[in-house]
Amino acid sequence: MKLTGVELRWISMPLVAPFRTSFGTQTSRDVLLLRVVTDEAEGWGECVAMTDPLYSSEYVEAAADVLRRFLVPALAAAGPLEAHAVAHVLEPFRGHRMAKAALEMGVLDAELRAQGRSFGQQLGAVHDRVPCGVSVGIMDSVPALLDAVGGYLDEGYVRIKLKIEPGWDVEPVRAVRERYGDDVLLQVDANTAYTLADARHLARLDPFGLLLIEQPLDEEDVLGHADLAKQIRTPVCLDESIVSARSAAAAIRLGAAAIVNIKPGRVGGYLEARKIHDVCVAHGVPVWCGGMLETGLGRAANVALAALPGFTLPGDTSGSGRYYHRDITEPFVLDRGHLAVPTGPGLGVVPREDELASVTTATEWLAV
Ligand code: NPG
Repeated sequence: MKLTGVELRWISMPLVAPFRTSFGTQTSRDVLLLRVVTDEAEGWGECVAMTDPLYSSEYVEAAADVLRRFLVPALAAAGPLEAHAVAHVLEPFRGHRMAKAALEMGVLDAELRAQGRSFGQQLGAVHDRVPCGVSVGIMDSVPALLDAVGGYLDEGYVRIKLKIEPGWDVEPVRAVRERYGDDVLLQVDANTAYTLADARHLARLDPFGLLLIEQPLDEEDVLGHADLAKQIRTPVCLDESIVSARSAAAAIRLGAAAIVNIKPGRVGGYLEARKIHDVCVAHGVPVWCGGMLETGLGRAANVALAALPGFTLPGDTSGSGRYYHRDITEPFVLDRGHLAVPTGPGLGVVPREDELASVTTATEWLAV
């Protein structure tokens, strides 16, 4: 394939309800989309960077800038366009994994559409549907949380993840267990809100039989996670700390990660995500697919990834309705707690033109 150009498209999608984590409250999701145009087909990439650099150092405008200034020109200059070579071409540029992931996703989508193959086929999916969990934000009160969790269980979600932070941890977990019982698959996510000095406090979560505690400590504190893992019984899962297959291998060797959350955007793309999956499978470490409030485009690819054999835990692959009244693609709708893996070429979904137009705030064409 030959690259013709890349369209950057900024969209802004209102959330159905505010989503509060230990790093802030979101009421809308501003996403940078990429339309990768080649001589054979077009592909869509979705950049998971947020508006502000609060979850990671990346943010939407930085992603647009690095794509415009460095990544797209380098890819255009690299000769024949092949998805498997994108990461290598972009390697000289440090970091910016979310921007790189979006570009690789767009190229991969174009390539697979040209070949009539799906993301699931390409990545190695072994299931045609995946079980879905849901991430539940920090609430103003325990009753409000219990209502929200009850609603999601009624919708069929097979696993609940509670966002936690100091002051909102043991009590909400206890309340959910007391109300909904010990059979609910339950886990917590701290988004780096604690330090190793909180180990004894976090051990108070031990009696609740949680599947895992996700990223309690700073993203650079891999050794701290290894120490914490010796002091609590809840399995420690890493998210922010895992940025590549190499970092996953190191974290596993150090005893810092009993479980890994794989987010393709955070690690530079779906192909690196598959490598992390392979490393984890080789070490007997279960993985699950994280979410970044993706539109139907990113959701389609995530569901395909989550269908790989090592994804033995339900992911944050919720239905579109968890976050959006209207998605830009055909919405993903839960069927008895599962989502179907798309089977059409590439992502298997495309944006609906009217929906896309109604949420678009700006576009920019990068000719090559
Ligand atoms: O279901 O898409 C989803 C979101 C799941 O909680 C979720 N994501 O820390 O994992 C996280 C959190 C997140 C969202 C992080 C957006 C960064 C941005």
